[in-house]
Amino acid sequence: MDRTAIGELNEKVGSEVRVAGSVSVRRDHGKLIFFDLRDQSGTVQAVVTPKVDAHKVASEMRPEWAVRVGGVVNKRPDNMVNSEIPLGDIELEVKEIEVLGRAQELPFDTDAELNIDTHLDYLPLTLRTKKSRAIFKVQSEIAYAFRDSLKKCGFTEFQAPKIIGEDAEGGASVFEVEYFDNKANLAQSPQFYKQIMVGVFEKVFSVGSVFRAEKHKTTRHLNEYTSLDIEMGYIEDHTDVMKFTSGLMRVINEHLKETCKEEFELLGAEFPSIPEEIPYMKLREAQELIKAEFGEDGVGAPDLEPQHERMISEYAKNQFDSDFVFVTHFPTSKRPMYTYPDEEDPTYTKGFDLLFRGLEILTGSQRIHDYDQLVESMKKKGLVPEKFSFYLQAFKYGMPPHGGFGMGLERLTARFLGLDNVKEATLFPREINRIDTLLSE
Ligand code: AMO
Repeated sequence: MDRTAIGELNEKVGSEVRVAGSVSVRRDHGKLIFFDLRDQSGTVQAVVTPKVDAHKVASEMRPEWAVRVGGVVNKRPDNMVNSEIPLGDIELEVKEIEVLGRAQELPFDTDAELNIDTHLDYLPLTLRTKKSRAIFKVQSEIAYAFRDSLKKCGFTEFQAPKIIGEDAEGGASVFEVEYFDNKANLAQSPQFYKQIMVGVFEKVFSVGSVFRAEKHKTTRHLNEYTSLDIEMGYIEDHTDVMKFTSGLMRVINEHLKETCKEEFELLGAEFPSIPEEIPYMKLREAQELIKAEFGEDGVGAPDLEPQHERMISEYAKNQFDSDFVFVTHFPTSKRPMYTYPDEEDPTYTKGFDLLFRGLEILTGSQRIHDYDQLVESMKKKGLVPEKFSFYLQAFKYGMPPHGGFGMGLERLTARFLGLDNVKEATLFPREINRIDTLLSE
């Protein structure tokens, strides 16, 4: 008999079926054994009476055993119906159990609230919990909607290399690796390659791991994260990219409303409010506003502190009913060499950060596309243009005006779901003292 998906068992009342899945919990009531069986489509309650041979196997069964079960789908008696859960009105009367994979005794009850360290210590197990499955289902749907929407808008996906020579982002957060007799770096972003690819396909995107040697331990930093990157040619300026970003965020949100309603409910998360055009303000305006509204004086600082990001988000929520807000025009001195300076005041850039519920989730800009201007910008940053000759070819041989953004998938997921720590929205987080297991005590 073919395997039936557990989620479809309500269409099989009165029929004999064969299902397969993992045991979530077992409850013994006198001689009756109940267990919850889950597969990727749903969870059903199964009951084993002492009349069947399977009773002996069921009495040994523990959570997380993988089993194949044959039985009959019955309506539950009225007083046993649980209307709170899907399939709460049926039950599987077990005839046969075949054990496919045994599990050892679990170190804790999988429904227990675990602290983040225990959660990380036992990821192969804790990722199976309802909460984790909900988080990573949402993450998978975000990545799907990102790809799907960009493809529909005429973008071409490409894979950027992760082992690179010179890095685009500069700064100290780069991992050096041995590369045969030479040194190489792990990419902090696909920046160079996505710009080069604009010359090839005009509009491109990539989804891939990037690496940051951030030494500090915070709730927003990872040492490896998934970067959602786009780059588009023939723009007028950075505002074209911002408008496109607003539309993309709305599409992702709509897709999550269609596919992840249950997961949002389970996690107590609310879908964000995203106006057709996300509000924006210049960094200096944002700083003045923080001073006037919240009494914090950060005017003139080159960036926003984390608490300032929260304040601006609070302001945007109250003022514009928007969970998102752009901050533009960061100082040229603090932005990477490829960022386009504003013609009206070249000490500021045509670049932006996107804040979502108090956290920066995305950075983007118009890029310098003129060869001489880019070489000049590198020199001003103290970089040696000859070291970037490979990347510079793109500009030497003609590039259109272009721009794009990079967005952290884990930060985006965390903000959609209201999770405080980005690590909760990271399948296998790399931290300063952990690569799956702790590196030192
Ligand atoms: P930036 O360095 O600002 O820009 O990174 C873009 C976005 O990536 C996420 N992010 C991180 N997430 C988790 N842990 C980290 N350590 C971390 N660092 C960054 C954030 C951030 O907004 N090349 C440019 C993008 C571009 O202009 O296209 C870049 O990488 O969500």
